[in-house]
Amino acid sequence: QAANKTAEKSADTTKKSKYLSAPLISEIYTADPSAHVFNDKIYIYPSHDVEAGTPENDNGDHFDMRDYHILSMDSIGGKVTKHEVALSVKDIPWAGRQLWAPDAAYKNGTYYLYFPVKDKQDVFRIGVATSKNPVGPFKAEPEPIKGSLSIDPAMFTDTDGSTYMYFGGIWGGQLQRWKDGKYDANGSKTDSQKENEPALSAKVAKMSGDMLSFDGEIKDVQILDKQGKPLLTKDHDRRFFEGAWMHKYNGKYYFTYSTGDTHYLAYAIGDNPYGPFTYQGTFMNPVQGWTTHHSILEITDKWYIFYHDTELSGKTHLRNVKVTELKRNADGTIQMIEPILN
Ligand code: FUB
Repeated sequence: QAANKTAEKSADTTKKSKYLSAPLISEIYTADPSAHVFNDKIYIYPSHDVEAGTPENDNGDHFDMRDYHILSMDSIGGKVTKHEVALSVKDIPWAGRQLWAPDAAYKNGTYYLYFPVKDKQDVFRIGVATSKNPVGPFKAEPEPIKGSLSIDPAMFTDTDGSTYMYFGGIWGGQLQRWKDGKYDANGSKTDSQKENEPALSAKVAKMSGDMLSFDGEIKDVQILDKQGKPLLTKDHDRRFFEGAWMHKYNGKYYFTYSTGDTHYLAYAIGDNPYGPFTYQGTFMNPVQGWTTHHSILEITDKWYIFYHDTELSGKTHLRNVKVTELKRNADGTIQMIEPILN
């Protein structure tokens, strides 16, 4: 069933569509936008998609990115500036290939860029690089974050000043290949393959005071249905796949994520950064292109979602970032976003 849905979605990319919003820039391909406000300015930390000529497969080898460029703007709808190279794979001592979706955080005068990249053994790890400037250049630490694994770091700083990293992704993100702290290179290419058991969870770890390591253990981000039961592996329309994000609204913690092979953005609400989180529903229908990846940010009393699609290229590995308003109902539930208008 999953394979059929994947095929249908790929076919979608050839259709001509009308879109809810326009690409933020067209000079380079950008994806996986993690947006933040630092010093009253909006900064977007995206992947930089390139045509590397690597054949497409379920591992995502065609996402063969080599560097990052940060985008900035003074306001939504304002001029978007693309900054110079912030970090290159060649300047990360332990890196092998595939610089995937990054995020950033700020503390005590330093900006921290968190990035997933495969190490020289082809295992995804998460690294950190620092700069005094939000757009870099960033200097990578000599080793990946101890205990880090998989992809898609998303940084959340709570109102008490504590910062957390949410991370993980199945299939090409390799989360399913980790068991008891060990990586199995011959493990499943997709998920746990235990259809009737709880789905694999995203991970969350509190950052240490210096923002360079995890403070304590890595925990599972549990997503429960409204009866308190975990979502199952076979529940492809609702279970976590990749692209985690966290935001806080009216004292509640909103864990948002991509369902991957079914292409939705979904959300679950909890009472603290560790959860458990109760599944609420989907809030964005599939975009053009296979991947869905987003961030959510409050800017002067309005909420926005940053996301990507393939409007400029029609190719799933050459994406462009976009932004649109995110609206809620009076009870805090998120209104559905329809990214394709026809
Ligand atoms: O950009 C490479 C990967 O595609 C990201 O890490 C995933 O979230 C998906 O968007």
